Amino acid sequence: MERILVIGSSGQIGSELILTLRKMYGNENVIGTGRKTAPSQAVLESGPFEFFDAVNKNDLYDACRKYDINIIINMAAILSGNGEKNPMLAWDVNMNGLLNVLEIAREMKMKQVLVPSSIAVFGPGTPLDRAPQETVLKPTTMYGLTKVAGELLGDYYVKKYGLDVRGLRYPGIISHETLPGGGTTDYAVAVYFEAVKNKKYDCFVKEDTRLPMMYMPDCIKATIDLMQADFSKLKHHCDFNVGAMSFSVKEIADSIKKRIPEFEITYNPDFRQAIADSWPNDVDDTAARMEWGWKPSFDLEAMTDDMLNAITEKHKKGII
Ligand code: AKB
Repeated sequence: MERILVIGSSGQIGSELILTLRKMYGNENVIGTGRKTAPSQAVLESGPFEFFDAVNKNDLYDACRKYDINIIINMAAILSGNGEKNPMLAWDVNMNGLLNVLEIAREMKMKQVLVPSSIAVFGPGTPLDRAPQETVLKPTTMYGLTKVAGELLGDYYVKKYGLDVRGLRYPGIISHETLPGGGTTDYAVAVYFEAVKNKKYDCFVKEDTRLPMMYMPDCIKATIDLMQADFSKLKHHCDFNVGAMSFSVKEIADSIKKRIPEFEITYNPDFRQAIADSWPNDVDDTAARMEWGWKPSFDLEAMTDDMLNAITEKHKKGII
């Protein structure tokens, strides 16, 4: 029986992933955790939740023993933008938290660990078009650096200890339930909320900035598909490129304008422009497609329809 601990279940991906996992494995079998951010009502009301910091190994151990955990999903991370404001915190949360997860999973002989990575592993020297699975990984951010080290560390635990560790390089994730916090790709979420609320958005990267992106339903599907893949068929483990779509800010703005003609966008690039410029436009995800059958469903137009409908409903109800 699966007993899953979702670290970071108050975050953008964790808050939606945990609800899907609870439907699949039973509410009581999927335990949420958070460092500081309170969980959503839906997470709080549907199953167990504990507040602790995974950087504290004893607290993590206690939770794993209390709930008899055999799978850990480590969604906690300080993202690229916030990581540049506080690099030491990014190192602490992203590396020491991960090391605790891997060590406890090894000691408790757990079934599986999921350690997400990101397109932030790329940097100067990575081809900008269709970044290959195997390529130069020289990120310029502390977040990216911890993600490269995390991929290598996960692979090390697979080879050295036979622990089942898996991970995928998330692109920018777009969603309407929980806002992302402190990433470079956050503009691709904010633009939809501002379009509905204020009919205008001042973007912190230039209009021709093009990055790999994915809509949340595809992100949840990719995560669960990878978790369920046959371990013996995986040639890669912690570093799968996963692609879905790639568009410039102007293309998102045009897609919104088709539905909200009065929407206006302005550009005021800040320090995150350099981060965005160091990441590729899109990725080659052949390995994920071949090894575990990855296939995305949403393109930009389908996502824009869905995002604007959901956010408009929330706005009408006064939730945002
Ligand atoms: C960020 O922008 O830092 C994240 C990511 C791409 O991992 N959304």
